[in-house]
Amino acid sequence: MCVRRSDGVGNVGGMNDQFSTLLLAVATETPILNLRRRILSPAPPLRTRSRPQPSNHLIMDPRTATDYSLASPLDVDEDGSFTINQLKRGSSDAPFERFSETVREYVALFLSSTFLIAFMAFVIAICAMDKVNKMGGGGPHGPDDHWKMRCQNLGTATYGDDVFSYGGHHYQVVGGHWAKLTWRMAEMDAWSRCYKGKVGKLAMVNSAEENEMLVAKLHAHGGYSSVGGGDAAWLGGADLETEGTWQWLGDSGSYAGETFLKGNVPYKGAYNNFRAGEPNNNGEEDCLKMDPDGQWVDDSCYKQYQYFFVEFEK
Ligand SMILES: [Ca+2]
Ligand SMILES: [Ca+2]
Repeated sequence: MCVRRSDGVGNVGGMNDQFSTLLLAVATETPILNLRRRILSPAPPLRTRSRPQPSNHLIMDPRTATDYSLASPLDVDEDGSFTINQLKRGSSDAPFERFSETVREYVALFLSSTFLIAFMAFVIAICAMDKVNKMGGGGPHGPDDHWKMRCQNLGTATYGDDVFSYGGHHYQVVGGHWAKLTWRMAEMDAWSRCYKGKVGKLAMVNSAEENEMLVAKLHAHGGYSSVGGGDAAWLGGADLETEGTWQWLGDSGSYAGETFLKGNVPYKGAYNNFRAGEPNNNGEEDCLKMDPDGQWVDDSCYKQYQYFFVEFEK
């Protein structure tokens, strides 16, 4: 639109001024132009953190009976940035915290008490086991304390059989032609014997000389008989622990003393005097017997023979 002004043509100029005024008034009230004016005008001051916060209002959680306070949902800084507030626990959270702390204290007390009781029970059990062992509760195959204490109390309990010495050890030949002794009976009997406070056990033979000495003593015994091929005697060897592994009785009464034969082969050069073809585990033969001629065989531990040899610890 073009407004033409002319000072020399009547009131054309005055009409133009009135028309301009009218256009300005319309434009001022037009929403679009009014919006532009609002945008271009300075922004009103925003609420900042320095201003007093609006009063909080409470929100109650019916499930936990806990109330929450909701601060102003939006804090705007002076530079225009803003922070979105989140729900915060209200003052009524304190009882909840105290309750949780109490529960934790009880749980910690329970756990510590349980641990202490278990530890004390463990210590008492260990002490009781040690006392039982010292009293000989382990039996003939338990700790040898029982048998040593027994020997110390009995002194010399040879039950009348002669004691002889060889190679620094002491021995007995026990039995007679009339006796019927299993290997187990002989083993228990030997354990019950004492000589000068030392515990006896079925004899261990480590050399041909020692073997010959025992055969000679057997034949010289007053109860010995050569009838039926002669009497036999039990020795302190067995493969009760592991079939085919022959061991002497240990000093503490276990069956797992020194190994002298393994897989029918002398173990590390150890002495043995097994008869040819023995040991053969014929049926179930786990105990060592000396025949009248001094040769060894494996035989059933529950067969009965006339003699056994006792050897005392050094
Ligand atoms: Ca055997
Ligand atoms: Ca045999």
